[in-house]
Amino acid sequence: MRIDILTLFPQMFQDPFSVGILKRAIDQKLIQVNIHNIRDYTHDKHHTVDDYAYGGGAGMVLKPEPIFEAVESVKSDISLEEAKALPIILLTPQGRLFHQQIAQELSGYSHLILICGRYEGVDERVREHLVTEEISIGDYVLSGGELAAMVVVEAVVRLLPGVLGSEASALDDSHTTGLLEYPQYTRPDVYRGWAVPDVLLSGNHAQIDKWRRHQSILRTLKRRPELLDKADLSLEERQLIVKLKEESSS
Ligand code: 6GU
Repeated sequence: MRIDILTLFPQMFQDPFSVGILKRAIDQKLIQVNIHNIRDYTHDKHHTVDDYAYGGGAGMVLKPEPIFEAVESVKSDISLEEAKALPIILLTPQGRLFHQQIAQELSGYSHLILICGRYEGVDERVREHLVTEEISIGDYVLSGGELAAMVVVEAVVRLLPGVLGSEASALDDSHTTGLLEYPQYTRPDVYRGWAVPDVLLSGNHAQIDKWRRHQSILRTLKRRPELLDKADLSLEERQLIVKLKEESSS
């Protein structure tokens, strides 16, 4: 997958892409990440990227020209056919709320463009005539889309084949199964008097799987009950949830 990121702060991307999973994916050539400074696509002496809002008001607005030209420069590398299918994503608090299903959807593309907006605003013509999709990572305010772009990249890249050590680890994740993950323990088996649940030391894998599934359901019910509506659950498990809800309300 090729990922082109348009930003006013290219330095922000240096460290996150030079460690861990993202570094490994780049080293193994599973992804190619290009960071473009929007300022490099200006033509005036002062490299102006923003300007006052028509109609007045506080805050500057990102000008359309450098953003259009940066995207066109990326597109000039690829075929017309590839360019037509290419998602051009604006990171903005006004966008569609990002979640695992969107990450999965985006992981199916061979190329993405991410445009990091500034909180104050982007000229509306960028939205109307350039961008194909707008994404927000949550209902809170960030000064720019950079951290949001990193969140999207990290969530998408770890879904690509070969990126994680074992394919199974992504399948078990919270939000992939629709349930939160079960509690995990490692050595020592007793720490400060707190013991690891016996079942995990039993070596009985059927029992362990059953315990973990039960814990996932309990944890989801307690912390994120709304997730259970969409989770993939057996009839027995649905009945268990009804029972647990009755117990907690009585
Ligand atoms: Cl994508 N951008 C900004 N500026 N703020 C946000 C966001 C994005 N998602 C949540 N808050």
